[in-house]
Amino acid sequence: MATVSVSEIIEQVSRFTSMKEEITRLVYEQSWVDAQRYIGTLGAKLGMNVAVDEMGTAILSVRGSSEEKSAITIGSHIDSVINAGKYDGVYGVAAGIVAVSELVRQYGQPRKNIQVLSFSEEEGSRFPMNFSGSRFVINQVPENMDELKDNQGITFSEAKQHAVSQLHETLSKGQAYEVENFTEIHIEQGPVLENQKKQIGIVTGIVAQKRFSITVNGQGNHAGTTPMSMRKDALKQAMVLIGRLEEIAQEIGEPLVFTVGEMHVFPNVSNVIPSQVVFSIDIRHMDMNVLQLFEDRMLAQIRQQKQDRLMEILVDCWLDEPAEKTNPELSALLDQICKEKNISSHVMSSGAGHDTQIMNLVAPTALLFVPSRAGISHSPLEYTSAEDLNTGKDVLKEFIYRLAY
Ligand code: HGY
Ligand code: MN
Ligand code: MN
Repeated sequence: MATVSVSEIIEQVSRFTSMKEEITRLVYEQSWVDAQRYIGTLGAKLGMNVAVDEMGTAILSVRGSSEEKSAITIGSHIDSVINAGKYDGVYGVAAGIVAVSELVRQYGQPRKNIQVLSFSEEEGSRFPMNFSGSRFVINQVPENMDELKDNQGITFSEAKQHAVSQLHETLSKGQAYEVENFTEIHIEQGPVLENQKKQIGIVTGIVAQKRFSITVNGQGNHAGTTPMSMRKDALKQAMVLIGRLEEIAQEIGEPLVFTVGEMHVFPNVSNVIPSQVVFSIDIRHMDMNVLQLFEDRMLAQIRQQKQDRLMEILVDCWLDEPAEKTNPELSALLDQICKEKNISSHVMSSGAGHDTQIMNLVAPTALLFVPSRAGISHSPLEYTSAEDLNTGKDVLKEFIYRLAY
């Protein structure tokens, strides 16, 4: 039977990218199709049953002897942000595949069904919606999903249809099993484990997060002939707003995080006063009330600016995800396994969002981290050593063994 290492899978998937000098694999792009096809083909080579659902999530499963309807479920995502690292999401899929295939090779058929889900999309880096793969598995996708458009005006349904139909040429159509419990292993994407010199993070909670798209509408005009007092400069008003929001975030204080990561200026020409600016806001905190406080102060600031400058400022909140707590019994089992294996561990919360928080809506979940060098992620500098990757896979493997055999 074929064998493969976690690092080999990560290296192979990292080659599927839409940009020459960097890793960018946005959902439903050709690089995404090639990566998901590789995952499905690999699962088949390793003797797993493989299917792809209508969102494009790959389901790699092993039937259990007990013939139950549900499955012990492991998963993460293979889509990426722009100019990404190679480990975010992909590590969880790779570790799940290797752990399960090693278990079957060592112990034969499990008692319970096991499935590894390579979710179609988690990041929200192409369309204004995230977690679409795991939301589909739990049957909770937003109504307007198919009409959502990316920055090129391509709809979610066009992109999905074009990509998933390619996967279904070689991989069979199918659905995930009902989820008995869900486990995700992921790089930490932060500095805590490295600073604490711990090998495994046992994650008890995932932050609440809200994401907005803010549109400032001004009046395009000549940069040279328009007096400053007569301008409706969309970019300047956006800057005033962002500067004030930064002060509000500092006044509320850590661990609130506030990010403006994306900005589009129209018409984006040096001698034209910008008529429109669209920018993103991402805020996170374990306490939803703190996010609400920030949002209330943001809306008050926007009302003030609209009055003062008679300009239109539109707010679209497209993500409003509450904080989630993982299952204490499953975390306790992870803790016990780390102690038995003499692996150092640290109980912590996650500042990053994960598919775990969606699966947590329907089933008990566990989330474990491995260290990120210098805490860097969503960057080509993202790195985790092969040793740490394998320690995580070994803990996950023992964890699945306890649950499924
Ligand atoms: O943005 C996040 O928290 C995750 O990496 N999707
Ligand atoms: Mn991720
Ligand atoms: Mn990410």
